Amino acid sequence: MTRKLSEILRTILENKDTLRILQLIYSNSEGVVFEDIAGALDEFKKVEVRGHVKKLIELGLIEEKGGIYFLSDKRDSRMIFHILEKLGIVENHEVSKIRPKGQEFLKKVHEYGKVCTIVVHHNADPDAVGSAVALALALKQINIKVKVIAPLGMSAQSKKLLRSFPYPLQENFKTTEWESMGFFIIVDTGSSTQLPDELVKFLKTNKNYGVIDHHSEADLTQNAAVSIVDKNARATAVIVQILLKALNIKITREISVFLAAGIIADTGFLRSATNRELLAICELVESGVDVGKLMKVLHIEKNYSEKVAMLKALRRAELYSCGKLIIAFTEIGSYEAAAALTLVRVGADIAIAVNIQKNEIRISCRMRQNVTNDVNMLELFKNLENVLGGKGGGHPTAVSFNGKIPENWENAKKVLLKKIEEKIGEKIKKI
Ligand SMILES: [Mn+2]
Repeated sequence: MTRKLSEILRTILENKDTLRILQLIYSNSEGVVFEDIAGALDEFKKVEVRGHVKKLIELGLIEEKGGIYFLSDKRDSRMIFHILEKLGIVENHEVSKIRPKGQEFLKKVHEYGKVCTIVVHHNADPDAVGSAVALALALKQINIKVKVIAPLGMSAQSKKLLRSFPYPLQENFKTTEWESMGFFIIVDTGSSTQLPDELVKFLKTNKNYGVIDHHSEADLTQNAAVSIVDKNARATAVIVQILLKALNIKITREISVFLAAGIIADTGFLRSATNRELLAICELVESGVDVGKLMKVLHIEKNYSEKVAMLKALRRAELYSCGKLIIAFTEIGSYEAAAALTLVRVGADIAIAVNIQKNEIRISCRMRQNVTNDVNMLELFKNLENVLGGKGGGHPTAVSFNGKIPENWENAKKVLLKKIEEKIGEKIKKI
């Protein structure tokens, strides 16, 4: 779309029939047929309606496929609908789509005497805590008795968030209390591995819980009384934000802060945010969030020993080239994963950090995304199973390996280099 945003908006707003057609298509996420459009504007001739539809297609706002008209997913249209939503002309279709589910959640909470407990996962990150607290503050507005529990603790980042923006989270509680805790809402996970076994058993037996999450469906999601899962959302907080809008709950400044914290943290300080998250953040800024301040709150300084470990990892790096690839090895007494990641960040394509102990060897490997197609490190590490007496796990780009024969490391290194050489088809050279 090469047209300017202002130009498109002017064209849409100029003609109320164009606008009506757009509203109609926007509110029907599955799309509409031409007869529906013509029917909604029956005082006009079909020819004129066709003209309006054609104009909307030209503007890149709608598309037609097999006789069905639906919203175009071209990039700029999200911004346009964001503005139309602000002007009160259309309702965000994500909002209308989520509303029935939101009402189901509320119905459940009412069934349990308007009492509700929000649960965050193991070592809860700011997305879990932020989503939970935002939801709790929102439910309080509509007179629901709510508490937030973190039965398996919180991350350092979350604790720092709560020091700046206090909200009481209960970490310890008796299993006998559960019966009186109403309907449970689990946020930011759908997996029972993230919660205490006894709680999982209680929830699965009573089916007295719902899930709001942005990960793939897991056992808890599948057993839930009601669930909202949106894998396209980069943070659960994005889903909660839409949910609150759908339920007409005011997003106060305090709620905004917690939602923004979730989005900022889960997108790696917005580095992996899409337009959807950025527009969500914009709205939260309008509600009073100071993004700069929040980023400072969420920033965790590395501790002294980790800083020293990273610098030592760099000082001890042993470098090889294979064609254009740079391979870095380093030895370190702890923080292997962070060390491998640091080497990749400063320029290595493949980084391998080893921690050699008396009877044990721990290896962490990270690599740049661009090498993924050529080398599968998880596969290459299989060749070390016999050499080092151990096993590896992870992904093709992030492997951790634990072995029991540390004295064979030099051999293992040769095996790895030889295998990389074979895969790339270029000679390995020491740099
Ligand atoms: Mn998350």
